[in-house]
Amino acid sequence: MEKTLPLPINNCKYEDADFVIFGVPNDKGSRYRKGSKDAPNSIRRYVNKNEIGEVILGKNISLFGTGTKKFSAKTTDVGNVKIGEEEAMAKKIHADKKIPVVIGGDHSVTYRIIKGMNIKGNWGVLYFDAHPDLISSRGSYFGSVMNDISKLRGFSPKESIIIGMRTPEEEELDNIKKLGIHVITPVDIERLGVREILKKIKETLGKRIYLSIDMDVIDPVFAPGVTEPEPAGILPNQLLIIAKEIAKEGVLGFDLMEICPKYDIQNTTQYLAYRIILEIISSMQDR
Ligand SMILES: [Mn+2]
Repeated sequence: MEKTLPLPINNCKYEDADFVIFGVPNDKGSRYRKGSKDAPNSIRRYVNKNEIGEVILGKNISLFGTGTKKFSAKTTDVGNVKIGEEEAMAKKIHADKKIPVVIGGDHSVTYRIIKGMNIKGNWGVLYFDAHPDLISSRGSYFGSVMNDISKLRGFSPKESIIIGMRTPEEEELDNIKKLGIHVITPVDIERLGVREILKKIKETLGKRIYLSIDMDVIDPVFAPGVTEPEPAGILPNQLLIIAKEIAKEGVLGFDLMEICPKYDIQNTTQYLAYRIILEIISSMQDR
């Protein structure tokens, strides 16, 4: 395996960093299409090989307005952890008062990240996903993530939102009701518009938020390289505007899951993934 360079936003050592990026090359929680384990290194290889990361960094990093603010967030990319070490890594980063930025891997990784962080007090999740991941008849895989998370200490379903959902199973709809968790569909976003949706999100979320993005939330036209593509998804800019706005107010950590390079077309999904990471961190850089 060739040695992979860190992401171009890697600009300091762990000790000095506010943001710590690491990959979790684990797709054991997937059922049908495997391959999300290749995402962390594939994204690094792609953006470095094409100098895309550098090009973005040298120019405007903000989608808002036409300014040319430089990326200045103290960020380190520490590479990948071994399978099973993601929980300890998340624990260390959170204890060191830094923000973990995790590249999966399948979505079950998210549960172990949040568990490892062991967040004090009440906290909620902003969960971008085509699927609610609320299967309760089976656990510890990519279909049960939200249900697994709901059992963690301090989790507040009423301060949590699943956004972009469009293919729930009956069991999952029951669990949404049972937990009292909020749902925003892609149709809601189109009908109400991003501005109204953001107002609702801010009213719902509390102070401590973990942000999780399953790449399948995006329409497969824009993100074909995912484990389980679902038609009629949200647009990249809808995700970016919402995620950046929420990140501006602070998140405890965030992740990008279920990117599956072998199904990608012209690396479109991986390029978008890098852009999302860069944009979200840049929204938090002045905090
Ligand atoms: Mn998911």
